[in-house]
Amino acid sequence: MVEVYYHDNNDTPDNFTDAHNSGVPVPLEDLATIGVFYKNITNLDDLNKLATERQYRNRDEVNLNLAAFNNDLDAYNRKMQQFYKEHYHEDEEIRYIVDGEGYFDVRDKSDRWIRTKLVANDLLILPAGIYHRFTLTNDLKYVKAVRLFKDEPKWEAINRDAGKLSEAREEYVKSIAV
Ligand code: KMT
Ligand code: NI
Repeated sequence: MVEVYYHDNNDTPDNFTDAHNSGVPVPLEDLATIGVFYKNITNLDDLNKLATERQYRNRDEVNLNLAAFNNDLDAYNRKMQQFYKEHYHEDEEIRYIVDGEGYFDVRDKSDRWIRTKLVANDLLILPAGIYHRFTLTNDLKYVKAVRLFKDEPKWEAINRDAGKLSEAREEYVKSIAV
């Protein structure tokens, strides 16, 4: 079952897969106010139903651990750095954890990091335009996830430090304004 809390912001390039739990929990209702939705889905039928309801027509599976890079530590580390770099996508994205575990960090309205720890059967819907990042847990360093797309997989990650805004980002900012 998912765990959600404020990140302690004490991460460095060497320890970002640690839990970084500040001790301050975040209720799922707070996630909903920034357009992030959590569901526990225990079987493929329910996943398929959700995909149909929300008109997701495509999916793929991602296996992430050192073995997936043929034990090439440099290649693995490059991918880990890439996923941990703050970015957004121009489409809503669903992540469903099949096995292993991982952290999705999302920005709250005050730009603070909220960390979600997802394990098997956890599903997270991230709206288009939300700044986020991903990493594996130190304990397992492994995740197997299904990624769901509305149409063609649209994978461009728009990094925050690139400073590129877009309609998706602007719409998102409007959607969470109070
Ligand atoms: C993302 O959007 O950053 C990702 O999809 C990370 C990998 S999914 C387990
Ligand atoms: Ni992403």
